Amino acid sequence: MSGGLYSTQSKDFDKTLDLKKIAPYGDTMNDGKVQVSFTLPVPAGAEATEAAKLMLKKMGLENPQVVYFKELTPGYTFFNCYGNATQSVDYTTIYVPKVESTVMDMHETDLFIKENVGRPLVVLGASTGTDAHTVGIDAIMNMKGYAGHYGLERYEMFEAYNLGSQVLNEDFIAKAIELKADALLVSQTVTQKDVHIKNLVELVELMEAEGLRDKVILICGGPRLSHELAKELGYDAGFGMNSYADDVGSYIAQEFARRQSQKQ
Ligand code: B12
Repeated sequence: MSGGLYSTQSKDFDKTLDLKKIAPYGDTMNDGKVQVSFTLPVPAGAEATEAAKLMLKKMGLENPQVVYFKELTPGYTFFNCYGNATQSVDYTTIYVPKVESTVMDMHETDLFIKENVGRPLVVLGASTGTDAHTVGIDAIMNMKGYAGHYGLERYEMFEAYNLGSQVLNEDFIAKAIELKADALLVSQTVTQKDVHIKNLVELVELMEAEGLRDKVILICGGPRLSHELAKELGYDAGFGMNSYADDVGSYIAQEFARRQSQKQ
């Protein structure tokens, strides 16, 4: 680890770090420096820049500075700004629910499934509803993997099917029944107007109606999803940005084994 909380420098040289009152770090501890970008629906010019600074002040930022602006299209100006946040956060009281499993690599997960389950697990993934983004689910499933992490298709003990994007919940369920899926992986990228919430909830309701919900491990993922939100929506687990096949593969293996041992 280098930098921030764990750096030797902050421990040995900077005595002003207070985890009960952390503030954004610019170039000195507690300076509160932040960068904010936004667009105002006015033409570029001195009045627009002043409006941007007033906006920053109203956001509670001191020392507001516009460091870049450009009229994107007539009547709309984009700004990059700096300012100093005046608030702080108590880091010591933060609790974030997370998926509880031990992350294993591909070989360890394959071995775990062989020893604890004894057969390959069927995993079905898709970007569902109207969502056309496939890169997220591909990152988790594709044979070649993503960022140095092999996808589930490469695992010996996962029988993985990636249905692609814009898969209707009804079709996803039909395929899950046909393939006798053990785990379903849903990817959602578009969150405008909470379309992901409606779509994710609809899947749970349809699965309940089919009597399927308790028979599979139901997982969702995407850049704006969290484990906490996933649980709220009726999923077993949720994975956000910077998650990889190792994380979800380990979870499926351990959760399946746990459920199997409970049945015995
Ligand atoms: C590439 C891209 C596209 C491509 C998609 C190509 C493809 N085949 O996927 C195209 C051009 C088609 C596209 C279209 C649109 N896009 Co687009 N797109 C992007 C972009 C630039 C990158 C997304 C991406 O590929 N990320 C890389 C992957 C690897 O990251 P990821 O998805 O987060 O996945 C990781 C994790 O989230 C997690 N994960 C993801 N899914 C799952 C699932 C499971 C089960 C698990 C365990 C984990 C997991 O693991 C992955 C690896 O770590 C983003 C902006 C950005 N920079 O992020 C916008 C963005 C996602 N798009 C956006 C929008 C609005 C659209 C459109 C609606 C635009 C339009 N008006 O037409 C359309 C979508 C239409 C539709 N019906 O869906 C918005 C979404 C805003 C929002 N929050 O709703 C973004 C954020 C751009 C923006 N800033 O406005 N887009």
